[in-house]
Amino acid sequence: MSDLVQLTKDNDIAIITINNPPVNALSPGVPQGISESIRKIQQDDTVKAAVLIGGGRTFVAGADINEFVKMTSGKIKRGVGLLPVLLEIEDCRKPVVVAIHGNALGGGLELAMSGHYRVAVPGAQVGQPEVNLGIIPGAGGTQRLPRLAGVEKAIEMCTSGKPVKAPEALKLGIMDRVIEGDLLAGAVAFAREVAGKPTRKTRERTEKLGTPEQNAPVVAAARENVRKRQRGLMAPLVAIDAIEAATRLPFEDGCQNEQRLFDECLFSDQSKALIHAFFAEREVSKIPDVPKETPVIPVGSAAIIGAGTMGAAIAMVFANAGIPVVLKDVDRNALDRGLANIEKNYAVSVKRGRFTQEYVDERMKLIKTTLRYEEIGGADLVIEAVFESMALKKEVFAEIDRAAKRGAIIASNTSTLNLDEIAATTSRPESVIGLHFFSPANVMRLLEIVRGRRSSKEVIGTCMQLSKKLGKIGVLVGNCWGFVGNRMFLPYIREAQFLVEEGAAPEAVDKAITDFGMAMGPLAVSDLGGLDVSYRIWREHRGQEKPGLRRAYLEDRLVESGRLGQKTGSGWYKYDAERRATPDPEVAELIRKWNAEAGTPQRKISADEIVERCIYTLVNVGAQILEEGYALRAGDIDTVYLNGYGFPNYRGGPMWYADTVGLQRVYDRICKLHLQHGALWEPAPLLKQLAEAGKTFADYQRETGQAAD
Ligand code: ZOZ
Ligand code: NAD
Repeated sequence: MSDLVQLTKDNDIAIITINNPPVNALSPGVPQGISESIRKIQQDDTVKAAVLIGGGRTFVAGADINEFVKMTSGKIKRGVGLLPVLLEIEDCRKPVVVAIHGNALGGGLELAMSGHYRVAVPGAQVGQPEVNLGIIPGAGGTQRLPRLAGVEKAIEMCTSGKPVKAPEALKLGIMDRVIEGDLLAGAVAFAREVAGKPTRKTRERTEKLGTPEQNAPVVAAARENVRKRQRGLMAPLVAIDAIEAATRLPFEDGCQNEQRLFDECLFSDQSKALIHAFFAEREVSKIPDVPKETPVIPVGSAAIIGAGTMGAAIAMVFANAGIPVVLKDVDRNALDRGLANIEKNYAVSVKRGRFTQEYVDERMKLIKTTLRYEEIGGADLVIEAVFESMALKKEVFAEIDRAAKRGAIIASNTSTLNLDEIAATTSRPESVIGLHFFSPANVMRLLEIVRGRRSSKEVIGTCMQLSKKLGKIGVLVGNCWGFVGNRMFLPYIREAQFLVEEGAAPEAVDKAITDFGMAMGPLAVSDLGGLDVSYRIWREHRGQEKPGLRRAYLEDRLVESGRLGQKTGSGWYKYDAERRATPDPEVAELIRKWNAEAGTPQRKISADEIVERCIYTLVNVGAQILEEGYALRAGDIDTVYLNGYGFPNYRGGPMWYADTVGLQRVYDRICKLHLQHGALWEPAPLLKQLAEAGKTFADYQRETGQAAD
C-alpha cells in the first residue's frame, strides 16, 4: 500500500485517509493507494461502507501541478490520469462517503464526486479552479458536476474557478450533509446510515442535465459573459464546450471529449504561462537570507501618516484584516476628507453585496483619526503616506522617529524615492522599510516590500508575513528608483508617448496594448492616475538621467495646457460626466501642432510595432533590474506585473512572455530599436548574454538557484 494513503477500520466502516501534505495533492501514489484500498474494501466482508477523508489541514487541493509541468516539458509522459480510479470508486458495491474539510478543488472535487455521498464541515469549500491554470477539469468534472449541480451552476463554477462553501454546495446538490462537530465521527455515522442501501452513481444521474434546447440560451449567455469578462482566455470557453457536451453525449463519450480538450489546454502557451504564474506567486515569499524561522514582530496595531488617496485606502486594508489603525493628517479637513472617502468606499461595497453593514460598522470602529504625533506612540507599525516629496518625507520621518515606540516598524509608501535617504533621517534605519501599496490600495493585491540597506531581517520577515494577513502578495524588491514596478512602468508609458510623437493616435496605441491583453492602455492609465503625477516624477528624476537621452514632450505640453487627465475632464482623451473616455479632436490637433514644432517625422505605425516597443521596454528594463539584483527572480517581476499592473495573466508576466517569444528574437529587435531610437534602447547586458547563450530568464532563475522546483 502506498504510504500516502492509509486504510483503517472503525468496526464495519473502512476509513481511507489521504496523507500527502501540505495540500493532499493527487501526486503519483495517491490514486494508486485509493484504488488499492477500494479493492480491499470490496473483498472484506466485514466492511459495510467506507469513508474517504484527507489527513492534515485539508481534503484534496487537486492534481499535483508539478506533474503537469513535467508533462509539458517532456520530462514525463502523460499517464492514464484519474478517470479509471474514479470509476473504481463509483463502481464500488459498498457506499463510499467522502468527508471534506478545507478544500476539495479540481481533481479533489472530481474525486469527491465519484463517491456515492459527500459530507463536509461548514467551512469547507469545493470548486473547479482549473481555469486559473489555463486548463479545464480533466477527470470527469465537466461531466459529473452538471449532473449534481445543473448545467448553469457547473458552467459558472468551471468558468469562474471560484469555489463554493459547504452550505451552498448542499443547496446545489453537490453535498449531502453539512456536519457540525467532528468530521470523521459524523462521516462514519453517516456511512452507517447508508450502509446496505443501493449505491447512487453520479455518472448515471441525468435529472439535472436538461435538454439541449433548454440549455442553449444558458450556454450562449455564458459564452458571451466569458468573452466580455475573461477577455483573451481560452480555458473558460473550452470548459463550456466540455459541459455542453455532457448534455448531448453519454458519460463515457463526454469524458473522452473532456480528455481531448484538457490536453489541448494543458499543452497551450496560456496554460504554461498561468502555471508559471501560480508557482511564481508562491515563490515570492521565499527570501534566501530571511528564512521562515526568522523571528517576527507582532503587529497588533498600526498608524498611518497622511489621510489622502493612499493613506485612507491603506487604513481600510488594516481594518479589513482586523488590525486597529490610527490615521494622522495635518488638519481636520484632510482627516474628514479621508474618512469620507473610506465611508464612501465601504458604502459601495455594501451596495454591491461584498460586505454587510454590520461588517462595515465593525471595521469603522477600528479606524481612529488624530492630528497629534503622540497618538501614534502605541503602534507596532507606522506607515507614512504623505505627498511624494523627499524634503517632506524627511520631516515626517523625523517626527515619527520621535513619536514611535522603540521596536516599531516604520514604513514609507513612496513610489520612487530613495528609501535609504529617508531612513537615514531616523535614529533607527534598521526599523525602516518600504511598503509600496498600489492604488486603490484596498483592492490591488500587490505590495512591493522595499528592502533598505539597513532594514533588519525581522522587519523584512514581519512585513512578508503581514502581507498575507492583509490579503496582499508581498514581493521583496530592492531600493532603486521606482523599485521594480514603476522603474519599468514609467519608461513603458514614455514609450507610448514616443509612439504618439511619431504619428500614432493615442487611441491606436491603447487599442494595440489592450488587444495584447493589458487591462488598460498606457495613455488611459496616465489619464487615470493624473498626468501631473508622472510629470512631477520625471521632473525629479531627470537630474539623475544621462544627458542627451531622448525626452518625451507631449505629456509636459498637456499638463502645461491644464490637461491633467480624468480629474480635469481632459488629458490624452476627453471625459464625460461618467468618466467615459473618447478621443479628443482638440487634443489631436494640439498633438499635430506640437509634433510639427518639435520637427518629429510622422509615419504610419503598426499595432505590432506598438506592442513590441511598449512590452519590450518592460522586458529590457526588467532584465536590468534582475541583473542588478533589485528583484530576486524573473518570476518576482512577473508577479509584480500580473498583480499590480494589469498584465494579462495568460501571458505569464513580461519576463515569461519574453521567454515564450524567444530571447534571441527580443534581443535582435531591441538592437534594431537601439540603432533607430538611440540610447534608451541599449540592450540590457543580461538579455544579450542569455540570448547569445540560447537561454531564457527561467533558465537564469534555475541557474542562480532560486527556481521553483
Ligand atoms: O494552494 C491553494 C490552491 O489554490 N492550490 C491550487 C488548487 C488548484 O488549482 N487545483 C486544481 C489543480 S488542477 C486539477 O486538479 C486538474 C484536474 O482536473 C485533475 C485532472 C487530472 C488529469 C491528469 C491528466 C494527465 C490552496 C487553496 C489549496 C491552499 O492555499 P494556501 O494559501 O493555504 O497554501 P499555498 O497556496 O501556499 O500552498 C501550499 C503549498 O502547496 C503547494 N500546492 C498547492 N496546491 C498544489 C500544490 N502543489 C501541487 N499541486 C497542487 N494542486 C503550493 O505550491 C505550496 O507549496 P510551497 O512549496 O510553496 O509551500
Ligand atoms: P495625496 O495627495 O492624496 O495625500 C497626501 C496626504 O498627505 C494629504 O492628505 C496631506 O494632507 C497629507 N500630508 C501632507 N503633509 C503631511 C504631514 N506633514 N503630516 C501628515 N499628513 C500630511 O497623496 P497620495 O496619492 O495618497 O500619495 C501618498 C504617497 O503614496 C506618495 O508617496 C505617493 O507617491 C505614494 N503612492 C501613491 C499612489 C497613487 O496612485 N496615488 C500609488 C502608490 C504610492
